Amino acid sequence: MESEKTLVILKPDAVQRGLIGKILNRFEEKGLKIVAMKMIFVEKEKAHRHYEAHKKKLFFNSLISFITSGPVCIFGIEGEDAVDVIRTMVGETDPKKAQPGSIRHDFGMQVGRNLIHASDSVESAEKEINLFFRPEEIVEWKHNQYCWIYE
Ligand code: IDP
Ligand code: MG
Repeated sequence: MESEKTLVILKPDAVQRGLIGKILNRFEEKGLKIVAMKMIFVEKEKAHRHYEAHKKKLFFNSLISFITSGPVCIFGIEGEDAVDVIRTMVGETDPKKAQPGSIRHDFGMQVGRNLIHASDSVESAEKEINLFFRPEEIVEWKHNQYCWIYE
């Protein structure tokens, strides 16, 4: 089994709307394994590094001020093809275009309030996990239900 780790951020809108548990529950029920978690305020400098690819975009400043506007919850999540599996569960960037059943569709209305970030490749997942977690914050543990989720 090819196991991957990915980074998920529940953005300030998800926290303020009391959706942490509901969203996290989807990942747990799917059979994914939470290997790191914390609540933080994202510092401006870290927000810039995290969203570096978008620095030329018109929405960059509002994106930075939004992600730093309140506490976020950050998770390291592991599983088979976890990066793609979670991107699918998250849905398209614009909640209005996201598929029903996806997190952004089910809870969101606008692209600037799309509730959640998830790494888009194994490479960016590794970078993002290192940006937000120290190595000792990643917890290696055995999923008790492993053999009932994977054959
Ligand atoms: P992603 O989060 O689905 O990977 P990206 O294109 O990487 O989407 O954009 C990062 C974040 O920037 C989005 O999640 C969204 O919060 C914000 N964003 C992207 N496009 C727009 C836009 O057109 N207007 C406002 N915010 C945007
Ligand atoms: Mg992205």
